Amino acid sequence: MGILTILEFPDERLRKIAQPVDVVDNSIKTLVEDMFETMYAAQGVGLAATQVNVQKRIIVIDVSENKNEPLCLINPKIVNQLGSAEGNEGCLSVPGFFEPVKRAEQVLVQALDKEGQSFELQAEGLLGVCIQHEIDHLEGKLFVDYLSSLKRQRIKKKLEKIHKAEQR
Ligand code: GNR
Ligand code: NI
Repeated sequence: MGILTILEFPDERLRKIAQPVDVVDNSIKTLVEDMFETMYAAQGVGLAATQVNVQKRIIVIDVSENKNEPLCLINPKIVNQLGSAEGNEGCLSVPGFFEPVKRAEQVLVQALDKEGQSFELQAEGLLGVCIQHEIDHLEGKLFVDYLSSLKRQRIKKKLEKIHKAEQR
């Protein structure tokens, strides 16, 4: 498969709710590899399966400087969260826009790794933000949903204009 197409807002497929993975088999491992390839090619720090039109609860993340710390979370669940902090967010599905969003400051997340093994991870900073942003994708939620409807509408119109121009 290789590099996958990333859906862009306001594509309705970004609103679908992802289903849990029941067995981490070879087809899931191939999908995870393709998601990493897609994320690195797009220079993102995270990617949710929903963004590549796959309705499974899988996210990949790499917030490291040298892009050598891949992190895969399957069926992720936030089991605890602490504090709140606002930071600028962007999204590969909302290209070109960055806006402040309030999130939990720290999260404790439980998930399966790409071998199907359960693990827990405590995260803060960009990693913490990224985990929350990606889990939102699995619920059909985008960072623009936290903005005022005026801001969201403006972003929607601008992206629709760009998508129309690209079609021609
Ligand atoms: O690449 C990304 N950068 C980013 C920056 C701040 C907060 C969240 C993110 S996630 C984003 C990649 C993406 O869209 N993942 O779904
Ligand atoms: Ni995103």
